[in-house]
Amino acid sequence: MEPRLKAKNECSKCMINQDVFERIQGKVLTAPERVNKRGTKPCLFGKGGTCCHVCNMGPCQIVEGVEELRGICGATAATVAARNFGRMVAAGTSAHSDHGRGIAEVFYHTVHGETEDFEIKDEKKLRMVAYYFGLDYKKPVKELAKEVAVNALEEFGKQHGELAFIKRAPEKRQQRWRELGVVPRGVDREVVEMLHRTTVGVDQDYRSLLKASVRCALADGWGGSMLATELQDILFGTPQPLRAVVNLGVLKEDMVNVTVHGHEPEVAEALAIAAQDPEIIKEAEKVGAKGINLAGICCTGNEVLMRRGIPIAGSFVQQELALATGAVEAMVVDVQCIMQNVATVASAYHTAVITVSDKAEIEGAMHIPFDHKHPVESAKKVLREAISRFPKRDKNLVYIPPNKMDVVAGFSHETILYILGGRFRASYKPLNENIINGRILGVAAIVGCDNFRVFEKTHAELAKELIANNILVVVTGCAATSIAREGLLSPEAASLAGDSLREVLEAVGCPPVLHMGSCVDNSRILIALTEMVNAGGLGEDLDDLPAIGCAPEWMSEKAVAIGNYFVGSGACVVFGPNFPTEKSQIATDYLFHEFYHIFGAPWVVARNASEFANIMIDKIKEKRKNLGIDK
Ligand code: XCC
Repeated sequence: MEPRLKAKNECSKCMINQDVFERIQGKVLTAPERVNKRGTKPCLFGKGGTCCHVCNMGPCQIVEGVEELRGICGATAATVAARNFGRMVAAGTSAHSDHGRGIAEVFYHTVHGETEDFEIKDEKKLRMVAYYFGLDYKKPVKELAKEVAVNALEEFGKQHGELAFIKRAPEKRQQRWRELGVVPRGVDREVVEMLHRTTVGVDQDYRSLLKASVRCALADGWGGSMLATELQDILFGTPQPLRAVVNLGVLKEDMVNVTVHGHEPEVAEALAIAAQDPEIIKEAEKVGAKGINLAGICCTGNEVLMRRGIPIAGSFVQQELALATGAVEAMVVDVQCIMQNVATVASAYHTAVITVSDKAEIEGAMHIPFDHKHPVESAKKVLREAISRFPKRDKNLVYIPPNKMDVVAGFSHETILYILGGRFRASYKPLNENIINGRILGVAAIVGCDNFRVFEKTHAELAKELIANNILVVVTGCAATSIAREGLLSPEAASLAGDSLREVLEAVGCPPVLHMGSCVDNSRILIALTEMVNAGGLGEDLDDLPAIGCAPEWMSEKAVAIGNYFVGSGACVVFGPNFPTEKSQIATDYLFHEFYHIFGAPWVVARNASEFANIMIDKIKEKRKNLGIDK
């Protein structure tokens, strides 16, 4: 049967840089074409969560309510869907948290004087983290930093007690978690337990499995991810608003272009330092380039955009296209969301794909191991490889599209505190007052991936609809890049906001959509929401707030972990365009309805931008009504 989708002109992802996409067609197979070739529907056997493959009597295709189509062991569709859901949460949690552990190790090396390349950039945050670890936070910085490093690493392997950052949540939420028995112990322990529960013949009650998945996810949000964000801020600086540029047009014809792709900022930070080294610049000049142009992709890009204003070349769906410009000398990749196909695309050009993590190598890529004790030295090695490729660039193959967009990024929760909370009051009170008086209807987070199987521009359309309804929008991850490309991350975009939101935004000069960072930085949103509760007037717990989250184009298992920790924390999450358990009505109902009673927030699914917008606006209005501020 002819596939329905014509990638060339129907897929919104190909349209982002259609001119570049057309140049690579016929040369190397790319993701939109694979979607085309495979047909528009993903594997029907596995979709919806009821394919069980945890033992070798299967895989079993399970059909809800059909006795003969239970697993060989008797597993029901609800059990299998819950088990698969739990495994996705565990995988997502492990990814964010291993990232967190990696940065804790860099932090440890730095404060123990084993690397001279990095330093403590945010002493205030160091002391705040020390406080939550129960340390004497007034100690001299050097001594305190060493204790924080040890404590941070111990959070991963802790066997008993509670993760330290759990204490940052509103008091009422903490109590609820304790009563439910879902307070995470050590991060690793929760991931291991989730994997154990979901092996054949262990936890076989969907309710118990799904409740346990929240404990695991909380270890991500309030543990691994939050540790990653805070330690990165201490080491590389807490983001502040800055101007930058996004889209493939940020690549430069006369420079050595190096894209940094993946998630962990350590390598990109080291590359940024090395790229300014006069010796390296001279070497670039020797081969006829004007210098090194760094550009980000995916969340490594978001990390260095937030802190350094380094431009973003593209989101997840643009990674192959960045190479297809023929202008990239090296794509440096660390971990997560790197498509194996980048090595194939690069082989059609002079480009090197360079893996640097000891956890992630790619067939056909070059591996330059990163020495964490000498990051800048390693970065120079990588840059020298890139420089050596510049003379091999084939000018006939180079095409850098003109598309680029100005953005303002760098909205850490601390920054929002100052901007929307007032420089002198340093509280979210003024933000709350604007919500109470109705100028701002509520707050919505649009997070997560972009996805080749979503053929609409869901992110931007949704963001426009929300701000037009006076909802302040915060964004992270590839959703942020996708919305940035459409110009919504600039103060001028305030003109698209509803009248009352626009007034507030114009008074403080900020965009209607606030970029809060990478995917581990969703932890910033948890803290911002907690600060809103603490500022008063909007209830006593996160589930009281007129706030909601969504991931309209989720792709990675990490998005499931993120969604689950938000729901477990009391914030409703809308997922789309499909839901991972949807072939089991029973498991899905539990997540969509029973979770509301247990955690105060449900999961919801929506298929397109207008469905997302309607659900989100209605939920926010419902919360306002509950708070008695719906007048
Ligand atoms: Fe990956 Fe973070 Fe998703 Fe983008 S948003 S596709 S996970 S890079 Ni995290």
